[in-house]
Amino acid sequence: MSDRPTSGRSKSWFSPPGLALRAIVAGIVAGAVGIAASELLAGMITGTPSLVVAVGSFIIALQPPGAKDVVISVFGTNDKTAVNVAVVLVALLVAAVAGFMGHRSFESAARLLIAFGLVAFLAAALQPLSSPGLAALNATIATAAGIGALRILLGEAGFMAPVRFELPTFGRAGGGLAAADPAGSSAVLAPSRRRFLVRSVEFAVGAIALGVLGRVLLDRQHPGSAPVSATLPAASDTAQPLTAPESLSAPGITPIVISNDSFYRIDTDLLIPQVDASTWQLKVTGMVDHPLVFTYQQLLAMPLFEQYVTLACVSNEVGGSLVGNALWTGAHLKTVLAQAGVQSGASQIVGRSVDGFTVGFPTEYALDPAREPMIAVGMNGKPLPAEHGYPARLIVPGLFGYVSATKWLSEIQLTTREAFNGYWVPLGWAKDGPIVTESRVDHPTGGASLSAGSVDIDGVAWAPDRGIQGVDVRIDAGQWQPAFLSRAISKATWVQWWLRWQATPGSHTIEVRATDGTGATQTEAKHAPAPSGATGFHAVTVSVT
Ligand SMILES: Nc1nc2c(c(=O)[nH]1)N[C@H]1C(S)=C(S)[C@@H](COP(=O)(O)O)O[C@H]1N2
Ligand SMILES: [Mo]
Repeated sequence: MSDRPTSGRSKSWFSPPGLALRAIVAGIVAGAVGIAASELLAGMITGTPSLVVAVGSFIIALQPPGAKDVVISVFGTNDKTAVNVAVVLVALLVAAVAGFMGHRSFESAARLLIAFGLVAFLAAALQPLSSPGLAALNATIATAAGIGALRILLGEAGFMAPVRFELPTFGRAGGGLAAADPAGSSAVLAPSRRRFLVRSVEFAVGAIALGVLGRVLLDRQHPGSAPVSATLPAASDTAQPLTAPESLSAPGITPIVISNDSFYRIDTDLLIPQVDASTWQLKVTGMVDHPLVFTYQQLLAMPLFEQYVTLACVSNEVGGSLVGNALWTGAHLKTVLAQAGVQSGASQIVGRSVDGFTVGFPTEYALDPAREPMIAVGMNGKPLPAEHGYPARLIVPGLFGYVSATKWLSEIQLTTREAFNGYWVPLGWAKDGPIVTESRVDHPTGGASLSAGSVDIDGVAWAPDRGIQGVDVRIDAGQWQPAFLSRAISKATWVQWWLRWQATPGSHTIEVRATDGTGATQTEAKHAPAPSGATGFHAVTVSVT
């Protein structure tokens, strides 16, 4: 290190720790340049995978069995941002290591970045919807951009000969900056703290701006809505319009039908899959006498029916919002299965998605005359929004989404129960996923301050497709009081419940419990969502003055 320029003011900067820091900064900035190049390319050229998304999806797919809580938190919409951020941070960490290595050997730094680029390429190429060619193009350009930036910055940092784009024909190869450098280096090609900092800031700001631009363009390629051209044919078998007793109005009560925009969204995708309905196909395969293939038009030409079904997520916490009720339009799954001719012994129906996601549920459950599983193409009278599975998804009344409600459905495969496990089963979730009986207090909300006197307590309760028989409410662990219920649309849907309470001053805890159509009351025993759905009573505490 003795050949490094030193001076009083830059002592720490040129001390070994200072040099290492400079190299690490160079690495991080170079990493940002590489990531930005990848995001920009993905945003500008449709079909080019974002390497950040690819690595994130790969990590989601790799969730080791037992990492249930991590998996649950990865589910939520906000946590998708967290996955992106985590991938970027890990990439920057690798780049920091590369930078540190570069302060001794640029070759080894470049090799590390190439290795990382290769990992990102493999992750991208493994994505079900990706084009390996575009994945390779993106990984190559991103890696080259990162290595190029690192080379320039290491040059500015004085570890290597600086890269000069303006050739020294004007006799000022070092540029004016070097001469004016407060660090006081006199050699023309000497490292300059200021030039290094200026270049680093330029690269970092440019990378952030272009990376964000790339991501904005990328998100625009993946809207949550259905394509504008999509239309939903009228169903031949329509649901009865809702009547007043089926849809109560009370302060803060959850509407009986959740709009498409407000409906919860859960899937493993960091970007909403965009399916071209004109080339999309739905295959019926496996243990059937006649394998079938439907185009979107053929599916729409089937007799369509409407039904309200409440869909719930196994990850929903007690009192959580990962549940909703909608009017679904679709073809009868039973009709499609009858056309295909299900062979005896085909004990499981597997749903496969264009995104690689899979579910599995018993054939017997789907064929039970008590329920109408469907291949849904419409949601609340509109074509399925892209984020809810356009062009088609499965809806199986009574089952949690993770074992049934395949969005962006591409294949229905008949097999045995033993032969296959759906996506979440090896990750520690139950193979059977009947929706657990649950009830929720929506009004008043926990922590609310109320005035003494008459207070409306209300919420929803669901047990698809056993139906809800009764809902009880208790205050401060007192006597259970039966609540008033909305008239159930069907056993497959939730009900609203309501009770008027004479609130007295003090802090009070409101609890709710539901009894399903079989007469079974939900258990008070608290259980986390994994592996079969959360249990326990929802309780909210309010203060009354
Ligand atoms: N292709 C695909 N379909 C999927 C999932 C997924 O990750 N990928 N998640 C399932 C889960 S866990 C649930 S709860 C429901 C949620 O459907 P929604 O997003 O329309 O509310 O979709 C199911 N279908
Ligand atoms: Mo779910």
